[in-house]
Amino acid sequence: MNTAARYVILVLLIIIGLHAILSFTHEDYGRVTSLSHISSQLPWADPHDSALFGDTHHAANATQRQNATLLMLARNSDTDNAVRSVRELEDKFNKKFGYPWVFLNEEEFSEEFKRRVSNVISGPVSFGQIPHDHWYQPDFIDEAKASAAREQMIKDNIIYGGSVSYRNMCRFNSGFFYRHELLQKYKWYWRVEPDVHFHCDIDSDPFKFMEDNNKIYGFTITMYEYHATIPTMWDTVTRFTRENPQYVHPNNAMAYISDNGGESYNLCHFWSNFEIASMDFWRGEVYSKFFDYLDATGGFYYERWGDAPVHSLGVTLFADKDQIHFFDDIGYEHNPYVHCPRQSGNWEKGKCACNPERSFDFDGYSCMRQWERIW
Ligand SMILES: Nc1nc2c(ncn2[C@@H]2O[C@H](COP(=O)(O)OP(=O)(O)OP(=O)(O)O)[C@@H](O)[C@H]2O)c(=O)[nH]1
Ligand SMILES: [Mg+2]
Repeated sequence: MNTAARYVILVLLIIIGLHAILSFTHEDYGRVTSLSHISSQLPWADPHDSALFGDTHHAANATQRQNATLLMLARNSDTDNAVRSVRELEDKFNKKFGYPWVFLNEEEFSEEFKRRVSNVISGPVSFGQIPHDHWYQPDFIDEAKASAAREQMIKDNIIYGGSVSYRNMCRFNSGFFYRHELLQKYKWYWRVEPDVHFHCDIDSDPFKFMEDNNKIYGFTITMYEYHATIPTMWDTVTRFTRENPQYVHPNNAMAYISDNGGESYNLCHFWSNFEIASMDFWRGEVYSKFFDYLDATGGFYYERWGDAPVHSLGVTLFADKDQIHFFDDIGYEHNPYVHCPRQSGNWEKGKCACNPERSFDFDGYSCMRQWERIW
């Protein structure tokens, strides 16, 4: 090797050495010179993706990160509660992982909402407006019949019985959210609502658990639905499965949703304000046909069908029951109920602040017994 070549190699080694030392000792230097940062600055890079593949805050988990997003549907009037939920999940989980957030609303998000929420998020965040036809009551609904049903539900004191916007929300969450353009690139979502609480540290990645264990739907709380909100749902579902028997999974979870082999629905469902699930399942042929069939009956408006029983019946009938996962280790609260970890060691491991004795799992209104009897 001639002298010039030796000098070049020596200079290169010095530069690499200095870079390594600076990256190690100066976090900011490491971040701005990382390959992921440099690639995010290229003209064709998506700015929302800039933290997706490993800024230094989340570096330890970045290579393992799944194709997933945290998802919240909210109104501008939910700002305070939305910020509190986001901050809690960031503290307990996401600051270690850096998953992106997506917020959806049928109206444009206010500057205030965006500013306040972005302030408590460490990774990428995007705000989307829901297309008109994914949200509002469709034209095929007979409004006279729908409003008569609402009047009757108000008289019968049924919760949200008189609300059209609640019905829009339930239908959107049942069959539309996963079609939103901002969600197209993701497989997994974790549904988060304003004003919920996370009581334990979440140190291992639930998305990775889902992926590695071939799961498609994860829940923390299960309970009974109000029959008055879904009087004809089971008949509709039964008609669908009779017409499409090939869709029913041979290893389904029928014993959880019915006490008599499918003759009637026992009203058990997964409480869908918490969900960690695969959008691929909702986007697939079986669930798409199922949702369209339900929707065509108008039950979302003539009754008050919730997204929780719709998702639950879809997943329990058309998926393998082994693909449904109970996240005992995630301490979760949505007023008025708390799931507090109870299986051995989970409460201690997560340093949970909740009282395990108050866990909804032990409540008479919980469907945990029905869930456990299918195993
Ligand atoms: N953008 C938008 N979001 C809504 C609307 N109604 C409800 N949501 C959201 O939809 C989710 C469910 O609504 P909630 O009002 O919490 O319904 P719920 O959980 O059945 O009832 P609560 O016990 O009141 O919490 C939450 O994330 C709300 O922020 C609406 O009209 N517009
Ligand atoms: Mg709620």
